[in-house]
Amino acid sequence: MMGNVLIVDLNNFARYPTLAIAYLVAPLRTAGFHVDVLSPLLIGAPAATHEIPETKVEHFKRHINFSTHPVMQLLHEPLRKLYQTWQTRPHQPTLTAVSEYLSQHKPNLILLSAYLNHYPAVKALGELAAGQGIPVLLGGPAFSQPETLQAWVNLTGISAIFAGEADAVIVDLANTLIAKQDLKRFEGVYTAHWQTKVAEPLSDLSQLPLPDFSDFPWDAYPHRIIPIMTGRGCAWNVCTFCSDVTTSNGRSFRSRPVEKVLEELKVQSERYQSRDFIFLDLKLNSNLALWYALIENFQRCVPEGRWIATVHVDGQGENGLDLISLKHAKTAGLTRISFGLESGSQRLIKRMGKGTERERNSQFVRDAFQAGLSVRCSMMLGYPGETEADLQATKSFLLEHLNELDRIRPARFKAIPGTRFARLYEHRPARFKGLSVVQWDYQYARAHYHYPAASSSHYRRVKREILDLIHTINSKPLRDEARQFDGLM
Ligand code: B12
Repeated sequence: MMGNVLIVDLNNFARYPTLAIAYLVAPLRTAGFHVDVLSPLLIGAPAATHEIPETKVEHFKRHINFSTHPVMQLLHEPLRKLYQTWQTRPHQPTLTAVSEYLSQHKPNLILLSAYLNHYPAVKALGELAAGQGIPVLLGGPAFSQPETLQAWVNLTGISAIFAGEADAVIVDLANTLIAKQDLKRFEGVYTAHWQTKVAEPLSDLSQLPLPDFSDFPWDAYPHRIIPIMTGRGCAWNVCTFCSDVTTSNGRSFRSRPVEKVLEELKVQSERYQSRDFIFLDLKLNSNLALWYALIENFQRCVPEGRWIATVHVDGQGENGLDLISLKHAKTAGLTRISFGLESGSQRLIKRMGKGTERERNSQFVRDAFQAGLSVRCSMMLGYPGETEADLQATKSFLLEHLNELDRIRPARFKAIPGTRFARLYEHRPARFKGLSVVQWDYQYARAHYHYPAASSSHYRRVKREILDLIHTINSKPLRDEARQFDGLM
């Protein structure tokens, strides 16, 4: 049984093609399916930036978003809900395009890949498909928690949700759905009437096909940047707040064979006529042999190529991030490096389970800068237990590295179901003194919580100073060669 499959790429946020879609298209096409991909970019959705260029307005918006003034603490949840409603509204051109497509074609199956913020869009598309009697299979990174699956499984027109990585089973799943046969033999299938269990992570990544990006509107992207992943999951896997390691693809660390990765770099660069790569690995230095192999071979595979990546700065050793290795990486084309700083307070870093030291982070930033890399970090404000003293430590970290840090992406602490934080909190809430979770929201995998300690005027003053430093850093022009990669991660 083969047939016609429509894949709707709900990712209208990206400035480069969606890797998950390319991993699903490849095996389906090889098996003989006719596959069409509807990409929002093709139908007029803007190629939005992940990180918006810094302006005074952005700075002001950040002050509002991060405000912990007692009045704002009360207003935050209603305002966030309002913003969420606006932000998650279905992208009308995408709905129209699917509707038009269905008036001209009759696919045997629709595949939807969604983040949880796509709920309203998935609902609308499910209803559209139901009207035409076309089965819909839904999947995505956040469909890995049973409670979330339960919150989604009753949507009209969604035949089933697949919980897990579908690369190896997508062909079989599609054939079975099209033939209207029983899906019960598949691990990871959730329907309104029955479910199996979340599929185990793929154990052998050496069988992954070459991602097929041929359906993407390459000319519509501001720059041609090819996404690639050398492994899935994170070798550290301990940070309390991290939900990446709870996703379908992020659970447990697995690495791909070096020669497959190098071959992919070569072939994809030729195929899509670009020498710029973004490594989407959660931590590219999870497997040191692979990290060093990339440094050694990237230029051989992609002459004059450039790449950007995220790494984990480890407290137990240099973990591939010593000055010499970073210099070699720069020579190998590494242009921008990102890491999770989260906080400048040693005490808080420890509570978060980051597995690193403040001083190690400091040394890394200095070395990466000296090696000529554009250094970017993510950061968190409002982690449970954070005090004014912790914020002072963060402030002094930023001041120490004002010149070396190129971009900072701050986030409010998010309590996410399924994370280590959620487990620890449920087990013993007193461990997170001062924090109370009001409600877990499984549909969007988040929580509404109170953390009144963050409303003291001293705490807020230092937080404002930190936001000002972030504004100063983010307003800097980027190092020349890194500009192509601004706003991508
Ligand atoms: C790369 C990335 C991005 C890139 C996307 C680039 C691109 N074009 O692909 C950028 C930077 C643009 C981005 C943006 C955002 N992202 Co993002 N991103 C990621 C990241 C790091 C990797 C995703 C990836 O490529 N994985 C590799 C592929 C192979 O795995 P996969 O997507 O899970 O797909 C597999 C399975 O899920 C399954 N599957 C997927 N789809 C389907 C469909 C069907 C039918 C089936 C059967 C199976 C199936 O099979 C696939 C192959 O194995 C993840 C973290 C993570 N661990 O997943 C976060 C993550 C997906 N992002 C997330 C978020 C929240 C966002 C943003 C909203 C952040 C923000 N506030 O700006 C935006 C919004 C994007 C949007 N669509 O509107 C969340 C999603 C959580 C959620 N609640 O759904 C994640 C999980 C991070 C996190 N822990 O919070 N992101």
